[in-house]
Amino acid sequence: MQYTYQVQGMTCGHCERAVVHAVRTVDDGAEVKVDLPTGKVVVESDASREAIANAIREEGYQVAA
Ligand SMILES: [Cu+2]
Repeated sequence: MQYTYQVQGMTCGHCERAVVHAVRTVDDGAEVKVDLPTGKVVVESDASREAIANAIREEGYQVAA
């Protein structure tokens, strides 16, 4: 599946790595693309959309429903 999330609060490369790491705790084979200026995160994964969103939230970032 490919999911697109709107994530708030990512400001730098550290945030980007934190989000990628959070997604990979759910699925270590996930493809993750982060666009910092827009906060758009595109994930290619077999995990559920909600499980990935929750992992990003637990990292401290807001994910639009
Ligand atoms: Cu940052």
